[in-house]
Amino acid sequence: EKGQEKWPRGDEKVWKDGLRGVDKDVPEITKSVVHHVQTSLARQAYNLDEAGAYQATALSVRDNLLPTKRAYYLSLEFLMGRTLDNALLNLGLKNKYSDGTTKLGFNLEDLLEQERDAALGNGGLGRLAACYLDSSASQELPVWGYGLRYQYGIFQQLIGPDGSQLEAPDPWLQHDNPWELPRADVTYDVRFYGHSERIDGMKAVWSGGQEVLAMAYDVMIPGYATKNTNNLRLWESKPKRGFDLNSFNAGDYERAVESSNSAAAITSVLYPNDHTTFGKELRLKQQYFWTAASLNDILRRFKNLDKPISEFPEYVSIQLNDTHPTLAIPELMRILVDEEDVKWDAAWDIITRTFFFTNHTVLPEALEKWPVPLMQHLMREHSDFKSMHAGNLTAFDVVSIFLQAVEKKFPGDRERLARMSLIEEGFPQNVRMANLACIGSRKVNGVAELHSELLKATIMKDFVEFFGISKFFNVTNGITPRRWLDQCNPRLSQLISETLQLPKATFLKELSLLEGLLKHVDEPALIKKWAAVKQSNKERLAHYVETTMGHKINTQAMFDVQIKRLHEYKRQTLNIMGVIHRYLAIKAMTAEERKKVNPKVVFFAGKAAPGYYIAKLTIRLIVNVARIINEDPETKDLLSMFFLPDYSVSLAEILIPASDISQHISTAGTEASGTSNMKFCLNGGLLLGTVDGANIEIAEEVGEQNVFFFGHLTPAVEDLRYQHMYHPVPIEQKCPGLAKVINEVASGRFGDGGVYEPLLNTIRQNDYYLLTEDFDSYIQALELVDKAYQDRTGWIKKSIRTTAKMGKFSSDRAIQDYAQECWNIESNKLP
Ligand code: B1H
Repeated sequence: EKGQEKWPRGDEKVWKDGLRGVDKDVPEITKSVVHHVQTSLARQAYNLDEAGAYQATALSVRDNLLPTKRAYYLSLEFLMGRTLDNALLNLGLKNKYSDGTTKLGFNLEDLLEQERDAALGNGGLGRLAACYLDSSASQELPVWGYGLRYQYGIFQQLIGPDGSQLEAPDPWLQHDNPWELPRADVTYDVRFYGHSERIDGMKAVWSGGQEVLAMAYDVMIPGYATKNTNNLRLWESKPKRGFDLNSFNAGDYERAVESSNSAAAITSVLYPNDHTTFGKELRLKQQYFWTAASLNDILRRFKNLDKPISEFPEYVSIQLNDTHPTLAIPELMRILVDEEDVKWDAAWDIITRTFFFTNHTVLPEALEKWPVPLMQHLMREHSDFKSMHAGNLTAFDVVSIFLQAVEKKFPGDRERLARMSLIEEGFPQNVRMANLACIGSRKVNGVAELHSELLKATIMKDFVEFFGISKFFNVTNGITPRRWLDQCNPRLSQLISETLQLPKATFLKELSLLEGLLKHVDEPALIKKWAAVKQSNKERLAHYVETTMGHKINTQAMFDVQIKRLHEYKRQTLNIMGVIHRYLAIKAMTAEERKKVNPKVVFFAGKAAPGYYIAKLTIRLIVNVARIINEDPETKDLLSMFFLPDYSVSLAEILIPASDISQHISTAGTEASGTSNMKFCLNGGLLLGTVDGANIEIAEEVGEQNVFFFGHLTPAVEDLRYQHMYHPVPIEQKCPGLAKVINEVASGRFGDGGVYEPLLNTIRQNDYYLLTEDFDSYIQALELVDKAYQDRTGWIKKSIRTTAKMGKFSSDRAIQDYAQECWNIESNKLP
């Protein structure tokens, strides 16, 4: 037609929308072809012939073949929990399988209960790694996990007749594990001990000692509502031969057999010492075995790309989950210099563009240190460790070169040099793993705003001054809403979907959409349904307690929950002292006064490290106080308490949706982030907490009127501790309310008076975690909670508002932060 040009070919809309990239309905493929027509060929639909279309199509297809960068998440812990339910939900197959099993005469929910938790972690750090795998797979990000395949997960917790924690092994692999794929074809040799020698004055060759085989087991990580699956590779240790030939030939038969036995021991058990380091040789062997095998695997994959080694950081990023995998830094140095012929400086440049380090705690007892002699013995005996010229590189070479640079920048500042050195002087000397991880990494991050600030102001202060502030940043932790909303609380997920008129998949992938709930917060119909969901979750928990412990629970009462590892800094002791305080108060009331009391059930769960005496004593106190108050006919309808044994991911999935209020009451500045706080709030539980970790950011999101804060703030803590040290005031004067409670415990009112003395003394004496300073404001906060709960409608509104504002705490956001700030990787969308 004259004056009007006809669209030359195809669907005009597809072409135009493809160019602008706006229309979601235009398939990725046409978008990508149009993109190449325009950018790679610099043409338009008008001047595109078939040869050009061929080029653009080929380029688009080629995009699918190009090697993409991958990030590797190295974590000694992956606290996966159960897999079947999660896999069904992520694949969208739950209803179909439910129908299927019903037809076969089985109830799917019962089958789900048959699965044992994969409990390859201690607590938050390990569960975080599991959430991050889910988010990476769900967002089609190429992130793979590397860990160890422990034969035994975290111990099973039993409660003995006197109320103490007892530990039993967790042989979780006793039955076949359908979620792992043994990869007999993926194995590496890992060498321990032995000698390192320089040959022709250049390269070092490491020989002798113990050779152990690392064999891969792959665990598939299904993404939510995508065909994408990522991989978690767990290493198992095996003897390489029946016995070690070198020792055998040297006539050292005992050592020969011993080493084959000890090979299998390396991956036999997860260390259960959350937040403490013990300096055990087997633990160091685990770390070296795992990092060496993982690096070999990463390197082999890189070599398949046929790229020069200098481009390694363009294809590989490695995230160090705490200092546990820090040996990867000197090990990659060793491989680059000794095996790949890379010059020292170039190798160090590769290192510092590859690694990223996340710190999870500033507590001094958790900062890893390894005795120098142990490291020397394990890695390479008889090697000239202090020599910078030998090819056998270790942390020690890094030390001297790094310290020269520090000396240059801060001449004569010997104290600074001593603080920043990787070696802590003493007998023996120790290697400070956090210092090594910091200098070997491109970036260092903390896990919540406050924690990241504390990091920069305390353990990393000198490093900030040396490297500059931009090396340090924050990634606030997150949780996966798939497991921690949809899977554990399907009714709430359903109600949200109806209220927002959105399919679940929409807000489970874009959690900030929950904000849409705010529009409906005053609707009586929603309030009623929201309360009903909470009620049914409370009944599910009550049913669990009744069937496992034989106690009936009043589900009309407020459910108050504190579930986490037992640790003094987390202050379960403050909670139990508060419960006793409440018990004594109710006992002292008239019948008339008791009618006004808000009935409450307090739940505790959590494991104590087997060697942590005070933490175990706290469990014993909780169990024995519970025995008394749950039997007291005067009070038991108003106050009861339960310690649920053997806390696990699966148990958390029952407890969290049932909570009205949960407690996160660490001494300010001690809990790096906390992640269960996010899970409770996502499920509409309110938060009682200190101004610590991610509690602060939760309050920023939901508004302070919707959380219950108490206690001293972080800046006060140091001064208060100083006061306690040098100007102690007797507890009767400092905090009479708490003194009274302590005296009741000491008097034997809850049995075994004397046994609790060491626990009580931690409070009476220097009170490092400041219970005497925070007790009064804690009790006041509990009163505010009671008052708020009396107004049920007001409470439910707070609950809805809380859930509505949890978008920030999706681990999808956290993983995006890492992908952009550190890894420089993009979604690998599958057509
Ligand atoms: C956290 C640990 C931890 N911080 C040493 N540090 C361990 C340290 O076996 N070890 O040697 C094990 C674990 N775990 C936790 O990490 C923090 O206390 C939480 O506040 C935080 O939410 C979580 C995830 O970042």
